[in-house]
Amino acid sequence: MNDTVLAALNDQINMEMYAFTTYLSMAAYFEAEALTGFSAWMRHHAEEEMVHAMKIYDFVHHRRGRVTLKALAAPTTTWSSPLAVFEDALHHEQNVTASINALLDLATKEHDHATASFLQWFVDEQVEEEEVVDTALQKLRRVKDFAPGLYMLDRELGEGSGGAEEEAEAE
Ligand code: OFO
Repeated sequence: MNDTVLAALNDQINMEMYAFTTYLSMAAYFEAEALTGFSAWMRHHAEEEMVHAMKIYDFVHHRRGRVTLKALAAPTTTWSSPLAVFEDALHHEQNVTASINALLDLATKEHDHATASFLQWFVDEQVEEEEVVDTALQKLRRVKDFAPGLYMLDRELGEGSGGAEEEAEAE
């Protein structure tokens, strides 16, 4: 594999693993706030991030490249409100999108067609990632500090979270 592309793929693994800890930290914040639906949603999202990291991990090995893991930056652990959490999440996803796009640009520049093709899945995934976070953010903006609205949204997000917590408990 091209060394520059390989280094960038390893950086992307690190970013996806950082996303895992970020969303898990957000889940822990909501757990502490007794907003269990938000927490389940964040936990499910964290698990998706680990899937993203492992997709790249496996791809590098399929190409006979070397995965090198690095230290993860500590995630943020507290926020001023549920709204602030989702603002952070959207900002994070926009950064990931920019990183994926830069990686695709690099693979294209280096004529690494296999990596460019592989990254197309991530390009599409980021459209969905930004959309789901932004949808929740828009709803939170409407709810503001209206407690009944917050609890309704908590229930809605919990039901749509894929039941990650229940799946984990069942194992
Ligand atoms: Fe891996 O997409 Fe979110 O961060």
